[in-house]
Amino acid sequence: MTAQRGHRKEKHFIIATAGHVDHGKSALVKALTGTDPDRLPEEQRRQITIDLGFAELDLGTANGERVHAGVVDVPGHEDFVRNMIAGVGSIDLALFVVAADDGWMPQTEEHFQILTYLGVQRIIMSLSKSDLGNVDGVTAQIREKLRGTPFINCRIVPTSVRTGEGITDLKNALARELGKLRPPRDIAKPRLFVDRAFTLRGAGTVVTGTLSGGSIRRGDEVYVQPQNIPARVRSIQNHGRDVEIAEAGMRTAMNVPDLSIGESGIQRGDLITVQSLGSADSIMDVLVHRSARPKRNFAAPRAIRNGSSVQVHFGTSRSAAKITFLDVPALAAGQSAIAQLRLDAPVLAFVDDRFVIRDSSEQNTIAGGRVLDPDGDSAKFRCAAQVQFLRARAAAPLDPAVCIQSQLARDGFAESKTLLLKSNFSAAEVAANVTRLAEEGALISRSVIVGSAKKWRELCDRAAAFIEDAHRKNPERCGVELIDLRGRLGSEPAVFEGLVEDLCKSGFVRVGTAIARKSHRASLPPQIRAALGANKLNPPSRKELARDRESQAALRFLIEQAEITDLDGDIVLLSNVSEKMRETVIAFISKHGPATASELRQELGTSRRIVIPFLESLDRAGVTRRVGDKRALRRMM
Ligand SMILES: Nc1nc2c(ncn2[C@@H]2O[C@H](COP(=O)(O)OP(=O)(O)O)[C@@H](O)[C@H]2O)c(=O)[nH]1
Ligand SMILES: [Mg+2]
Repeated sequence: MTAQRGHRKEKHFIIATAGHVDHGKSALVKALTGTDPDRLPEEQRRQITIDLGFAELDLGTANGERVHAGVVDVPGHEDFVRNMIAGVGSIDLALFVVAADDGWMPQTEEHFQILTYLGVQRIIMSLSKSDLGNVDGVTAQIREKLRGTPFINCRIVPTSVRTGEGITDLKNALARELGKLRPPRDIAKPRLFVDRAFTLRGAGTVVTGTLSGGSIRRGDEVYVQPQNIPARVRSIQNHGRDVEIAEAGMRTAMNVPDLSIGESGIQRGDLITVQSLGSADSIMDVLVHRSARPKRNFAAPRAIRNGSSVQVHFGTSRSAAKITFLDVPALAAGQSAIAQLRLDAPVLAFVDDRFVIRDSSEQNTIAGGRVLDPDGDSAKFRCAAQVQFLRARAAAPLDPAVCIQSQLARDGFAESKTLLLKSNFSAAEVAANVTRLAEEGALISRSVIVGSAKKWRELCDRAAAFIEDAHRKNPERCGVELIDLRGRLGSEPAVFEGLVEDLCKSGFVRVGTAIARKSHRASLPPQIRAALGANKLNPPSRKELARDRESQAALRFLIEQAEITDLDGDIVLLSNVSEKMRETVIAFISKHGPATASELRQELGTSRRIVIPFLESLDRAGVTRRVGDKRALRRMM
């Protein structure tokens, strides 16, 4: 019944808390939502958040709109940073908590860096425990910490769950921020990083996560990555209510009874998608950035040297990885570098997806980054084409045109339907950019492929040169067999199809299974010429004339080119001979009136074998018509 609350009209967002342990994050979530996010018995006993907690918040915005926020409460303790990172992927806003009696602490800093590495765009600061402490001093400290960051002007709201101070202000501030946001992007590529997987008695396996990139409907077939196992979604819930469809920006619980829990089935870190968006890969080329922020408040991380082992946190997953820099020996604070990550466990990543890097002992967050190529290749990492590709994307990872052009510059061609499939651009965005770039002449777009304009020209030129060369070397052939041309160029079928299409618009012509320059005239193979010339009016049959495949092809081409006339599939004549014969027939009948086949045979000086099919061909062509056993001219009737 509660499912009828009109979820689809509401905007859905995800808020996550962040901040040092014991700063009052969970208490604040409870004060805002009425739900205690510390749900585990151990959490309640130890009074500490260990794993992610969840709550929901309904807010009215200034313009009367309702927004619904799923709230993810994260642990602040340094032992559980891994869980914290799993909670803050795909969020719209961070509720960042700093306690007035404690100020900016080590995990305050670490969480702040994690949010920055993950590209979180909006933060609201809660100066918690305002009843205990030094509000002005800590406000000044926070402003100092935010200097030089995009969050310098973010709201700082003093709150106390003891006195109730600021809770309404904080709600209003959240409503104002979320009210300004557009709904989370729906690019028809839903992904749900699993943050919990458990068995519910009577229902079977249930997984939860934050859905982004698109929607998933009850009954859909989904795929679990990286294993790529299909499963059926039996039911979906959003904060305990059944829903037909989960949309981007919703906390989502899915009942997937086909799956077992664990490594062979599903577990935290796995990714659910609705269609096969390609396969997961364990090598990705990335742009890594290391924060320039002073490390005063926590142990200095070890240098990230080329070849180091690190832990990569991607979505809700974590994997050991080896990092190889393209062109620096180590990554210093404040620097960015192109690198390749070789992960122990594959991930299905998209271009521009964010990740966080921690040191191998999981003591410190040391860097973050974005994916440039989700399908890296260790053998090609340093090859010139890949380097150029990575540099272009590193300079403008958000620009679809740059992503398209860098790929075509590297690969030459791509299938339209898979171009940038593993990206955060929708198919429509990709297509619109392809169209624009094609109009500008930067690329070519054919029925199923797109290609770099330069590579396309090169390919066309090679094809043309090959065909011309073949005409020169084998003038008796009507053209180049398409299959030979494709083999010679080494093109994919789709590319080749587009190529032939283009060649046929620019001076070439398809002749059966071959292609030729339009102006090309196969010269008659000498034996055919001799045979046709020796007995012009009574030539041998087509089978006798062209005994092999090649001569037959040449004959076919000449028939199509109208140099040879095919009377009935078996008898052929040189076209100039058949033209003369036709004039003779017209002249004879004009002079003597309708004539028999025998009279005409005599006049033409040919045989009965030839004259009958010849006269029938004149009938078909509308030159003559039969009147009894005679032929009359049609136009005289
Ligand atoms: N005096 C005071 N204590 C608070 C306030 N908020 C939380 N606390 C206490 O601080 C402790 C840690 O709170 P908790 O919400 O678990 O912190 P978290 O680790 O950031 O989630 C608990 O004992 C809370 O009762 C507050 O506004 N004022
Ligand atoms: Mg907590």
